[in-house]
Amino acid sequence: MSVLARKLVEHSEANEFAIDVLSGLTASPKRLPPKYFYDSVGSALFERITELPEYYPTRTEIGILREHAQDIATLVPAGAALIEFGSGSSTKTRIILSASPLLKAYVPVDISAEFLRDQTAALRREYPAIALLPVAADFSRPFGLPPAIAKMPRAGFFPGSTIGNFEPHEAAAFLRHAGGILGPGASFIVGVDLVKDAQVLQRAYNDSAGVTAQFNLNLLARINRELGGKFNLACFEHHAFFNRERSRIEMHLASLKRQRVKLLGECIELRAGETIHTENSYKYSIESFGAMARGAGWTPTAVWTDAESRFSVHVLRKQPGS
Ligand code: SAH
Ligand code: AVI
Repeated sequence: MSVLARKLVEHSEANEFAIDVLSGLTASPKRLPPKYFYDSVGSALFERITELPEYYPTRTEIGILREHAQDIATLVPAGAALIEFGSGSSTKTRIILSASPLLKAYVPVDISAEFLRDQTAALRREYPAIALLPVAADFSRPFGLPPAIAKMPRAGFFPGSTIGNFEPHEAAAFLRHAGGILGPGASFIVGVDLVKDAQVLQRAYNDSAGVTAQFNLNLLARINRELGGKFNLACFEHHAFFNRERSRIEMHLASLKRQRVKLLGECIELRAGETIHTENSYKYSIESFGAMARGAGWTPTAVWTDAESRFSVHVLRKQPGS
């Protein structure tokens, strides 16, 4: 690590993004945390992904939520606050907000601060009777909740299979952490993508319009924008494949040639073909996810899926005393 990079890390003069990028790109194998996909550009690209014909998870989960909107409404106690982890455009949440007239507050939690602000403004116009209390934060860390919900019962919502972007041990730790936030007796609705035919999975992450490639490459563009990096995006290629042994889609950025890239006084060296591992998207079975939830202090009480068993929506109830 260069003197400048070491100084930045030691004296915390750099923001967390700079520290994570430098440590990930100087590690072997190279990696970058997927939470950094989501600046305003990345959030907008993710919205385009959700509309792609190959990307089945979003429309499949929306179908399941619409079918079970009334069941979900019964899980939300009168006067409750709905806390959503990784709310994005809150498209799926609108199904719950519209079906639950007794809901008092909605707390969307998202790391993409500007996108969150814009989405909340739109929601405020649509749901004037619900208190909208956005929190811009990393949901995998402790964060403060709005004081206004201190005395309200809580229900949790974590759609999109965003839980699949954690390593399984991190997913279990997150479920436990969410249990602490939601409190005793709370219900937690979690969307989880299911293991399926590898071709269907691979197509979903290698769309013909190249939007997923743009989403992946935006990570390097963001490093250039925010950290003054000198990555030439034309020298990298999007790779996504299903790793059956680990039950996960892996996304990488592959270097098309031997290259050296300047970043924060550091010189990042890449071999031809070397990859930067940018995301895992774990695919579970209904049983394997249920077992993980039990181990993390939750009782699975219902699970809904679509006719082709592509996607699952789990209802978890906080185990007493856990
Ligand atoms: N819930 C939406 C969006 C899913 S995309 C849906 O189901 O379509 C994942 C969302 O989680 C993005 O909005 C992203 O900004 C957010 N996100 C990812 N990692 C995060 C983290 N560590 N903390 C908070 N938000 C995060
Ligand atoms: C948000 N997350 C669950 C998406 C996924 O499918 O893992 C992110 C994504 N990456 C590529 N396409 C979509």
